[in-house]
Amino acid sequence: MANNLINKILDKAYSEKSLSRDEIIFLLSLNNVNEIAQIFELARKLKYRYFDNKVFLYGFVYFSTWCRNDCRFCYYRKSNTESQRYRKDLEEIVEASISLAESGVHLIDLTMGEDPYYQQTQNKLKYLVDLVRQVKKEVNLPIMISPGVVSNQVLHRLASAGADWYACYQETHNRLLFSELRLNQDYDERFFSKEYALRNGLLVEEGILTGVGESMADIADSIEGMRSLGAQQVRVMSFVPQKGSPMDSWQSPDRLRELKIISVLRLLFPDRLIPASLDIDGSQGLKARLNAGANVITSLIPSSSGLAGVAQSTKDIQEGYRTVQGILPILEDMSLEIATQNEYLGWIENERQKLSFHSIQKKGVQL
Ligand code: SAM
Ligand code: MD0
Ligand code: SF4
Repeated sequence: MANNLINKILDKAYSEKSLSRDEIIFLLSLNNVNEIAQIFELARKLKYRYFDNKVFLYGFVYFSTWCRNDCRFCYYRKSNTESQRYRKDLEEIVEASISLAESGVHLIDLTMGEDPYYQQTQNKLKYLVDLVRQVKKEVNLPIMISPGVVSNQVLHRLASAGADWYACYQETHNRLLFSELRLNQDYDERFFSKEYALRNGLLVEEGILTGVGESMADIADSIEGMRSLGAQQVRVMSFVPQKGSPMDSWQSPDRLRELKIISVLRLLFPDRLIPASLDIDGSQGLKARLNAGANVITSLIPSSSGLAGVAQSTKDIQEGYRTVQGILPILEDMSLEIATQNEYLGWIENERQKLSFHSIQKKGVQL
């Protein structure tokens, strides 16, 4: 009986018909390994339909770990006295970015805590904007910025300086849960900043955390939230408990939960980018995420840069496992290939054109 239902839902997904909230909850709730394997298999098929056996690689530069916020799940929340804080200067940031570019990544993700330093004076803000401009100039690669919520004006300036992507994860689309996780932050402000970015030509990454008290229905609602936003990249990360944070004694969720969500994301968004982050289980967790339908490897960090990860601040970094060289054997083993830079550029250019077409349509301009 269940199997008939699974086949019916998977047939729908195969022909790229949208799934209902109940169907999504049903898939996410499956526990039988054979049934879950069927979902993974279809997720891989859909991934191949759009991306063949190619993966994209994102370098990660967490250049300031200072933050004004107090997210309950985060190691870098302002009241955590145990986390290592640093703010890298321009030279170090450029150096790390060049090293990533030379190693073969397709994009540099410039990430920071919501560091109040850059908001102190116009000069400091200009430093932040110039930093993006300088990295872009030196590496000539697409840039993603992950600065948290910033004003529309700052977003514009970062985009003009060369940012192509804005990453900002809602974590959950359940407002109550959001308010419990992202303490004293405004749900709408966070969501609207992404809508604003999209309307102004930036590509957007949306994301959720799993294992933070959300229900299957919440995840289905988040998937709907991602669809309504129209993000080009969609992610899920398993919660990793952090020393010194209020959720330190929580359990990290069973990884099958994240893997199921990755595969359901692929079923719903076959042609979108879906990360397999090295920031949760390091390189050991890569294969399973790619097998569940992910096609972008994120959180590649130069080994001797002194730069940290987020959910896993140190795991696999010094050992060099979170580098392109470090993951090559895994890709080879899976018969996956690194896409060319032109393939990545072509993908994002195509998405940008769709964005400008939609925004012209919305403004009612005659073509
Ligand atoms: N500070 C900015 C912000 O919050 O948007 C940008 C970087 S933030 C450090 C990036 C993301 O890391 C968060 O949105 C969250 O999804 C993820 N993250 C933070 N702490 C985590 C944890 N303990 N486990 C898993 N993911 C975590
Ligand atoms: C990652 N550690 O890709 C990074 C980070 C921010 N845009 C990304 C969470 O997993
Ligand atoms: Fe700050 Fe981002 Fe961590 Fe929240 S998730 S405490 S905004 S660094």
